[in-house]
Amino acid sequence: MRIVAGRVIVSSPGRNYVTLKLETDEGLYGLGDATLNGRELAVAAYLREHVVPMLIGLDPANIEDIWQTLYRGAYWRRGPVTMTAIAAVDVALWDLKGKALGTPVWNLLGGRSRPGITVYTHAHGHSVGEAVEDVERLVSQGFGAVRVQCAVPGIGRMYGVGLPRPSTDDPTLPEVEEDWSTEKYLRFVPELFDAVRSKVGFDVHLLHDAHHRLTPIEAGWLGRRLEDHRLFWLEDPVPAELQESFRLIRQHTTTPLAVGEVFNSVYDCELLIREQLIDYVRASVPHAGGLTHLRKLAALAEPYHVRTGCHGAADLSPVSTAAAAHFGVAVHNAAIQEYQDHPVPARDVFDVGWTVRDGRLDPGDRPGLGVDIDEQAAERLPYERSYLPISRRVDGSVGNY
Ligand code: EZ4
Ligand code: CO
Repeated sequence: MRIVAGRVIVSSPGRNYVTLKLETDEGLYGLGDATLNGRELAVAAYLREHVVPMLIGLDPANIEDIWQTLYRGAYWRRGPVTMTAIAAVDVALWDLKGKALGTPVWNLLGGRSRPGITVYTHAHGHSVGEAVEDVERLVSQGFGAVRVQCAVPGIGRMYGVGLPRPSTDDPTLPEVEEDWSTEKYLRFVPELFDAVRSKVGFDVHLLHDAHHRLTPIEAGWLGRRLEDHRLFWLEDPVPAELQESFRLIRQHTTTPLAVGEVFNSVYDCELLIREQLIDYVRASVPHAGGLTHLRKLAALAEPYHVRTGCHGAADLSPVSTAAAAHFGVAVHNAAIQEYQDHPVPARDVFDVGWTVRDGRLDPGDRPGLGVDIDEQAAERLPYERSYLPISRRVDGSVGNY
């Protein structure tokens, strides 16, 4: 079998998704997600202009060799754009291999370690009462793990509380701005979890995302203050560009720590893993080099008692949810998977074989990834320019989004 074409499909069924379709001379094709939120066309161009021409004529069976060719052959290593493009190719090749052999990808990865991977989903509110109600709603739907975010009194527009995403076709419009006050946030979050725990008890896993906003010592304080609430994890307390910074957080709290949705290779977390500075690594299939690379990252993490809790917000396409499902049921140290419903119109573009039931994501038994794309439906929903918000602190300076 030979690769004869690689088509990059950019579509916006409620938000932008970039999908790579690798076609072969035998009529089989494979799909990979190439979506990098807010920078979608950079990956699309990297694929179209630089990667796809290198793939034409290659045997899609040789996944490892193609991965190494794209990684080492480019000379310029790592980086989110490059690694997302490589991931899209890699996942499309696993999909193809499964289809060629008539077996699901989980079977190629060593079979099932579990029937489905536990997922956590997102609760949010504009008040503590609303947040508590949202958690109760999701628990009643069968979710056993819920991330809780809530608007903080005194902070205007902020991350994670369900405000509409910025989206515009007019490139002259500024990006949406959000506000940030660490002081107000740190005063409020313990109150939030006091209220949620007292209402929902300890039978549901609760998670929280600090979204890179704290310093290590602030994170240590928050983790310690939340210890009795037994969070499943505190996510992204600080950005992990400086991996050593987690030593300081670890000295101060036993609240489990998760980081890494922006990681794109094992080199982003090698110290975090070796020194056991985190409990969960959040690197994902589409942003960390595909199934081929994420499996190696998980293999490094396994002897250090670090497990995966992969990023899976709705900006990762339904193709990535499929990849996460296959990875999650096959890989033994996969602990949990983030899951957020995709926008409703995405159902018209993507046909999926995975299901979420009783709080678990099951990849199903279709050959390959078990997902398909309706290209005509995708074409009817063209790309819309969109950015992630910019976060400004009370003194007016730019903070971490
Ligand atoms: O901000 O997916 O845990 N989930 C998250 C997400 C990320 C977005 C970035 O594209 O932090 O909401
Ligand atoms: Co996050």
